[in-house]
Amino acid sequence: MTRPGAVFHLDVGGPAPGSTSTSSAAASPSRGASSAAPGIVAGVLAPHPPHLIYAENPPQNEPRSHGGWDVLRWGYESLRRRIREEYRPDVILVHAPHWVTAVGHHVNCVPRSSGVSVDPIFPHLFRYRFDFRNDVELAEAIVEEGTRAGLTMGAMRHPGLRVDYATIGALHLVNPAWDIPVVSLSANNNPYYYGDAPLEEMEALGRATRRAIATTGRRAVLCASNSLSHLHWDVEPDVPEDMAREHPYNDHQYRWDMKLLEVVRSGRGEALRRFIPEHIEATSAETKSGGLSWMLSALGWPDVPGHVHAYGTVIGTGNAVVEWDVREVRS
Ligand code: 2X7
Ligand code: FE2
Repeated sequence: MTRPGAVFHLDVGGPAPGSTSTSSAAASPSRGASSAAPGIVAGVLAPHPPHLIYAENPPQNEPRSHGGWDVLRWGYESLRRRIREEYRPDVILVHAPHWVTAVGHHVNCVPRSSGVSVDPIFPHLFRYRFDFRNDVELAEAIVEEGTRAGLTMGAMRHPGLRVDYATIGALHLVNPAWDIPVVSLSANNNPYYYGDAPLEEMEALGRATRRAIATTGRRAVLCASNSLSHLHWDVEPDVPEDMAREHPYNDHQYRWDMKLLEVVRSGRGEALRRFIPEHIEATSAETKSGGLSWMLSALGWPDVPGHVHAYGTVIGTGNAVVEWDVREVRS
């Protein structure tokens, strides 16, 4: 399954792999190069279906395809340009629903993560060789701030962790060059064990994340790695990228996704905060694992319209690529 010579590591000029920096400038390689103001500059909804990466045929992924899901991928292309040209962050943070931790919210505190990420449901689509740098100082600050806020937190220090496909998928899709350090957080409120996701706790984690970013002086983009409506097919076409078979699971799921995106586009932060649980209840949305609430709470539930780069379905699930530019409203 592995291909020789297919490990990708880009030297982003930060601390040597294996070292733990104590200075924020050293831990944040691109900061020195940018005179841009620190703080959270943007939040994004960055769904991770492995199909999108399979369809793109990047060199890191072993399976080959002949495309598919083009509109969602074009949406990601325009988001990537915004991140590179407008936001120029020191760090990209991601909360992923498939890194499930039963006790506490875990943060990856390993200086460098590398290995092969395999989707357990779609191993024929996603076998991705990853090699990236984590911003350990910020990761540790989140653990500290979360603990101070009364949350159960864990600093994940096992270098052999096979990073899940929702973390890798979102990070690849927003920044396929992997040249910006990362902070990745687990999903503690396991939606597959508990009926109702405790979103208040995710909001507390969001506020703790915001404080940690302020203390460490980072310029950050936050990603909620989530699909929207989440009912899906259980039979795959012979050719997975056969787009004649791709459409919303049903009209109910589609309409509720559109209702959510209307609220997103209206720029009413508090209305969105109240609507997310309703949307989860109606569509079994993947946002029940809390990533979207974490991210928007870190942004302060801003009265800023979310810019929808794209919406499309993957095996019937709803997926939207959305950007919130909060440079004007952040404190
Ligand atoms: O994890 C996923 C997902 N969230 C949506 C669609 C297809 C596969 O995997
Ligand atoms: Fe998922």
